[in-house]
Amino acid sequence: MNIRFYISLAVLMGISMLATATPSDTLTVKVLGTAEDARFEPVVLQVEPGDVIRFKVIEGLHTVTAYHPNNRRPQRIPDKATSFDSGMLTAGQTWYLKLEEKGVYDYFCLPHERMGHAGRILVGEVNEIPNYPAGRIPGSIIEMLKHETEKVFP
Ligand SMILES: [Cu+2]
Repeated sequence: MNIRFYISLAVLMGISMLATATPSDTLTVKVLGTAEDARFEPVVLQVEPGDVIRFKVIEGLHTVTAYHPNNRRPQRIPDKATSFDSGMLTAGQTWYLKLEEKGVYDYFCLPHERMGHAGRILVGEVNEIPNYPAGRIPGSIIEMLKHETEKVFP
């Protein structure tokens, strides 16, 4: 092993330490807006299996609802994953979601789905976005999720 190896190892360790330094910040999704401006921030979030995600409602009335037949939508979460639905959340409320299965989870907000209020969580290392069914989900949402994912993982 040469000195170059040790330097790159040190750099890698430094990066991973930075990445774990602020777990509470990286696992929060803010829920914002009241109508056309309704949105999740960030739209696309990457976490590790078993991480807990905190949805913090800043304004408006929203839900955090999995694209899953249990919620009368096509399934856009991993096969082994459990469907979720926060129910109605109001400003100031916080809702927690723990995801154990690796893969891609698409979710939406019931009151604002038609206005494009949706998000995506990547759990673990995701090399490819699955070709999930779209059904009657607004095309604008499918496009928005694709676009936002490409922004984060070009
Ligand atoms: Cu909403």
